[in-house]
Amino acid sequence: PEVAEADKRCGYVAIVGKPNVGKSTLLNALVGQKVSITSRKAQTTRHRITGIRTEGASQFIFVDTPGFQTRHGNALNRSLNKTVLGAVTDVDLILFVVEAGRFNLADAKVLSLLPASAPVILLANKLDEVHRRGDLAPWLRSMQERHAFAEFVPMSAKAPKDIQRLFGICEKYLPQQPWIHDAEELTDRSERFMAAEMVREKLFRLTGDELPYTSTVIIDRFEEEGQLRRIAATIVVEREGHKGMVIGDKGEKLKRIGTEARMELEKLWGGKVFLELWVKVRSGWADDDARVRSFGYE
Ligand code: GDP
Ligand code: K
Ligand code: MG
Repeated sequence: PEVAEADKRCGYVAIVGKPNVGKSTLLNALVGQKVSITSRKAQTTRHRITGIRTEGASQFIFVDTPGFQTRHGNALNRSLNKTVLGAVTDVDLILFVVEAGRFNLADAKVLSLLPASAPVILLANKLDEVHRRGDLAPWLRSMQERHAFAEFVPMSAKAPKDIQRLFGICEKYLPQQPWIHDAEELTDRSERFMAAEMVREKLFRLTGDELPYTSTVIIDRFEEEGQLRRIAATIVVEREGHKGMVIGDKGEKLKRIGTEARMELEKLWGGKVFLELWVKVRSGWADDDARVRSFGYE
């Protein structure tokens, strides 16, 4: 049904927190499609990613961010932190995500950086992993002493009914104004960007912890022929030894990364994808400001 212009609401909701608390999982659940890659590893999210969801009269523009890095001040980490700070200015609401029942120095650092300009909801995620719910009440009281949170939401990003409830909680913070995006839009990121991200997700998920976080993916070619998308991408690693880990025995690891990324992209776009992958060594790129920028980081 048509929504009257005067009834429309639209606003920005930033999702912030230290690495691995479940920010990107939450964004994808809110959007209903994978627009932000996730893995068990920190530094999976390296960009400001928007996920758009239009529900009834309201358009939510969620902004996922890299987890704020408190260690290793290399060029890549400095760039990630700049991205986080840029994403929280000028939003209507901030979801500060922590693991339910937990709070350490890394969480405190993120909280101390949040601007006073927007209300902050304390989102206690991974509730499914809390076995003694009774312990949450004293934890919550200690959290309320730390910050004047607008609300407290204990939940699991993996529980659909919690996600549905979260829309209702966030909606009242959206200003009444026209929508910024079309109702069907899911993200403001390009297809080229999504292609690089899906390859990076599979790289993170399919290689062991020994492959350091200092690898990245660049798109060399992106062509559309009717419903078919032809993509060539390069995985950039820091050391010669890492190259073998990515390629694997007889190339089977690289092949699997390519197959899984292609399947994700076909699901996202609803069309066929031909994906060609290469691996290249660029030693020290993550310590080099100019290289970090040339690889698409802010
Ligand atoms: P981010 O670094 O904050 O973006 O975290 P991710 O979204 O990449 O998730 C980190 C890990 O936590 C992944 O393995 C997720 O599957 C897991 N995770 C996220 N939300 C939940 C949750 O509600 N419950 C449980 N048990 N695991 C979760
Ligand atoms: K992660
Ligand atoms: Mg993330």
